[in-house]
Amino acid sequence: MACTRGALIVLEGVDKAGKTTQCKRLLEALRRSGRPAEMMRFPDRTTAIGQLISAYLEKKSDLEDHTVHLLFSANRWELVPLMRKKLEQGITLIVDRYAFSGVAFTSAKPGFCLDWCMKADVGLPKPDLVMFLQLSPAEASLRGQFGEERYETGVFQSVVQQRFEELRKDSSINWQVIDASQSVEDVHKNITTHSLNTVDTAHNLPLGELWK
Ligand code: FDM
Repeated sequence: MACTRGALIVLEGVDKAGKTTQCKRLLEALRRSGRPAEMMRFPDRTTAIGQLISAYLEKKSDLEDHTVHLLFSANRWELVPLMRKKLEQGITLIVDRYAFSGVAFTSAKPGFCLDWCMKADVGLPKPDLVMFLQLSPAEASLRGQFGEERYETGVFQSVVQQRFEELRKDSSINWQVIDASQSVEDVHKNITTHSLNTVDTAHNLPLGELWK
């Protein structure tokens, strides 16, 4: 029987790159083109695990670094059954951050290597497309101050940026780097083109397993 699944599309990037805005624009564009789509974001702060993560990010609680890394991963795993179900129903998922953020942010902390950080996410549904919204730290700072949450500092974000660069060397992932310094409209057009191609080819391909 022909496979008619939806595509798993991830947007990644450092703070202020415009991921959330672009996810919403892409969702509208896919729906307008007649392709069923839904948006998800990680961390999903609505679950019990997500609330632990949210309190940590808001600095209302402290968690040991390995522990919080595993919670971020558990927060993805707990949503896998739902993700699979939607993809099988032919719904394309547009995901704001995924395991790549998980690895880039934890491995930016002292004493963590990429390899250890990737382990907990091995076997997650593999994205058909990962778009990295590229923005230099200088351009990001022109877009205003960082917020109050944990990790929202220029120094930490530039280490995160380097970790993403290392992750992008992995040719088993369909990375597309998008120049996020362009106008919102131009970034949107670029993202939509990549996504439409992906949705139309993913229909006939089995869903892969991440980093396996
Ligand atoms: N973050 C996000 C992680 O450290 N690990 C993860 O696995 C994920 C998905 O949490 F600073 C970080 C990245 C960011 C914060 O912020 C979540 P937003 O504003 O909700 O995306």
